Amino acid sequence: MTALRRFLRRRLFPWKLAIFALIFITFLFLIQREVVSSIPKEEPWLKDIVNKRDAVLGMMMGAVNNFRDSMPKMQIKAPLRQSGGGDSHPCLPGYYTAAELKPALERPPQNPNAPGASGKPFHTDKLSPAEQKEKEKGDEKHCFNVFASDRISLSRDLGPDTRPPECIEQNFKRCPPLPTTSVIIVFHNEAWSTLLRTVYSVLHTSPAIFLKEIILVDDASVDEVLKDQLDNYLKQLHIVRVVRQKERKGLITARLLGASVATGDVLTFLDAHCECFQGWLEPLLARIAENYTAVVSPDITTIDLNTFEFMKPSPYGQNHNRGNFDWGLSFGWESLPDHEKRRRKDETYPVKTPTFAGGLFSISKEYFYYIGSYDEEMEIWGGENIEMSFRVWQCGGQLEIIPCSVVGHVFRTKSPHTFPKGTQVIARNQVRLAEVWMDDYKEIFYRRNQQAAQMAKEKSFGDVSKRVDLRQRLKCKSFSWYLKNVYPEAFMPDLNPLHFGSVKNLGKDSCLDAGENNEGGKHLIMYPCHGLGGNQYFEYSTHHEIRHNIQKELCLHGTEGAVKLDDCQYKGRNTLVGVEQKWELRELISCLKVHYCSLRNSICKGILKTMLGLDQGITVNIRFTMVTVCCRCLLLLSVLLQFKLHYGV
Ligand SMILES: *[C@@H]1O[C@H](CO)[C@@H](O)[C@H](O)[C@H]1NC(C)=O
Ligand SMILES: [Mn+2]
Repeated sequence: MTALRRFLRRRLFPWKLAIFALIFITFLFLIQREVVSSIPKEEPWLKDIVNKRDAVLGMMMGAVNNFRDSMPKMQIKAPLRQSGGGDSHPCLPGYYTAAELKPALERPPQNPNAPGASGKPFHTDKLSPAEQKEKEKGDEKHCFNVFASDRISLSRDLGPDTRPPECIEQNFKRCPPLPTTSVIIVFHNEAWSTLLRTVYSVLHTSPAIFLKEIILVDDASVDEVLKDQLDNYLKQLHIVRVVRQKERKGLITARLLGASVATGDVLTFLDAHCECFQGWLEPLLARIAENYTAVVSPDITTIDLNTFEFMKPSPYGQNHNRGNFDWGLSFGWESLPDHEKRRRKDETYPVKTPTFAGGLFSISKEYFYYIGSYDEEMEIWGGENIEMSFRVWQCGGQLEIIPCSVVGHVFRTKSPHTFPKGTQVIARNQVRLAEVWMDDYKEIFYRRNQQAAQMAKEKSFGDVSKRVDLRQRLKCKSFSWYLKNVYPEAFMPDLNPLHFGSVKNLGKDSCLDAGENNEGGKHLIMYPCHGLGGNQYFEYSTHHEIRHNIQKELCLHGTEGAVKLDDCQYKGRNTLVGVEQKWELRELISCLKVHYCSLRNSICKGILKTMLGLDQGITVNIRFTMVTVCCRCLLLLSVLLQFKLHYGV
């Protein structure tokens, strides 16, 4: 009795509780077996006991289910859509007619011989010295040919509709009606002609019934023309207005400011040097009307930065690209995998994309806020598109490119703007997104970016608790779910390579080094060890390759002659490592050997000689400087922690 009292007085530590629960369950299990086996026919007085046993079992199962409920959900529900407005404006059956889709502003007749007419190139090769001077000044300020842009009509047409026939013939149902949109254009010291051509292009191509307004957001421009003169000019264009951010805070806060004053159902973000092709808006809005969790981008085509030629869409469809990312968290484009090509029956089908460029897209305003708009503490620019891509997919939305919607953009080769805080800002934004969305996969990024790793270690990336809360509130899926379901083609480096670090030669006290600008194909060099990663970062993969993979996936490649870095043979799914790239690591013995060398010391030394420039007579010791993390311990700890949180003990 006293023992029991003492036991009850003691605090119940989680592990004790766990052991206790385990013994209890075993006990119940034994009782149950006994009851079942010893009583072939149930007698009335036993019913009571059986019922009680069932009740206790029920309680236990309840507790177990409860515990499971405390784990992150792997299934999410779509948010409930409010049917607001639908009933008060009953819509007509059938499809919108051309008359109903009249643009917000009719394009005035264009001179077909004017510079850049019909989207044609405008060449500025033969200029007078004065013109040449003006051109150079413009080039320097904006990093594109403003001289040409200034001479092209602000309302220039882009010629006949050259999209595939199914795009041109696509009709849009009146019921439910397509949503209205606010077009939000952020600018910072933009050239007058490109900014206004963007505005006119939207007005000339967007049906008036869908275009609620155009909101220009000035991210603290200093150019005088972009102030009062712009305000005055825009008075004639009634649905265009400017809101201004006094301090240069960057794209993210500027977009949030634009969104906060927008009155349309859908937010459409554009850059300040775009031109919209005919019929660009309806397919975007139609897809959102169909499923408001779709975040859709137009097919972005190039406006040449030198001639302002508009690359028109092809009637035969194109080889589309989709967005991806590398493990340095940079955005890139890639062609569609076969299964995605097969899924699309014609050009009206959206292209699913793992990430998006993030400059030009439409999103339901309600969904934009539901899904967490932007990380407000990200600064200036960089990483926000990757953050939004992961977030949309992981939290139940979908990211798509709509090929029937074509918008041109002037792609520059360098940025004309200064970054108030340098590239530090981009790394900081990336760390924020990695911390919130990438789970353990963030380590793959950190291993490749020492600046980011340092920030993560020092926790100098600001507070992300609001974003972590958002992820929990929306019951978003894990990053591994994203990789498996959204981007299974992603190249997967080892989450936990067997070893990583540098390869140090004990004889020479120097390290194996990829050398400068080694993008594969070049030999390695020996260089004094610096311990910063970079060119001296190597990892020994679970596939037994020695990988150098900061920007590209390169592998140590052994051939008869010298050892070099080359593209890795193993590229994920359905590929294999060739023997040339398979290495056996022997700690503290005299040789790294190529697998097919079959331990022949002479060949081995020969390779080392060419590789390291060493005399054959010298015995060398090569070993990996390694760091290991006891991940199993961490796993156990986290399970215990969950238990503790749930039961409050
Ligand atoms: C929207 O798409 C999601 C994801 O594919 C799907 O689960 C949901 O049912 C769709 N909603 C509608 C209204 O079609
Ligand atoms: Mn741009």
